Amino acid sequence: MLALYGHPFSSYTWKAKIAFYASGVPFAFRILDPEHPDNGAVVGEATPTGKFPLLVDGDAQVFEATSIIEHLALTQPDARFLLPANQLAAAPVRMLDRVFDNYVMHPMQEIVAAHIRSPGAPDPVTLGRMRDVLDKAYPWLDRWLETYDPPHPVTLLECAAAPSLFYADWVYPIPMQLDWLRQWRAQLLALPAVARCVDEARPYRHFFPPGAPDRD
Ligand SMILES: N[C@@H](CCC(=O)N[C@@H](CS)C(=O)NCC(=O)O)C(=O)O
Repeated sequence: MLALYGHPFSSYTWKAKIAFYASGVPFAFRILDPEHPDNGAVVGEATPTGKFPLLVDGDAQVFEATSIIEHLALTQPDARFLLPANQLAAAPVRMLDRVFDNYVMHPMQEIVAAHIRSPGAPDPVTLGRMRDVLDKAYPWLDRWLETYDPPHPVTLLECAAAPSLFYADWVYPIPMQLDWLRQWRAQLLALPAVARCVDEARPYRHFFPPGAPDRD
């Protein structure tokens, strides 16, 4: 049995879990919390800095959510759809995965981290810099969506997009005029694999450092 270490409220854990749920590949979820220190120890030993998620598949320890999804696509017949078999078709999926991690997930995480560092008084310089990134990424994605033709309803790209847009919109709402992006975010959240992650994370919303909005 494959084992996935992570937390239900963690955006990068969602990214991996969406791939599992969409493909139906069975796995044991090993939660990282104070009640399960053994799970934390496994992650601490297997990864450079203790970041999660971590996948343990027999002797293989795979970290970095993108690599976990690539591992599933390569090793599990039911998960092949996560990446197009044709490498030329897979390249833009991988490129957009980087776009979501670097220009949506990263600024979102930095904004959250600023709230954790200084509750109630997050560093305005960090907030400003990260909002600048999202101010560029959101309109770019809105334009990109006009011509995006998904090779499958859930690929590596959607696994990256759903959690990053979910939480980014919480910390810095997507502007009303970016219709394509706002609608696509809603469509992603309605995918069964994503909706399951949203529901499993619901009990932890009150922990969201900047404060979770009353929606989604
Ligand atoms: N590049 C990593 C990032 C993972 C990451 O940032 N995980 C967060 C949870 S969403 C984490 O481990 N936070 C705890 C920490 O930084 O110690 C990936 O793609 O998996």
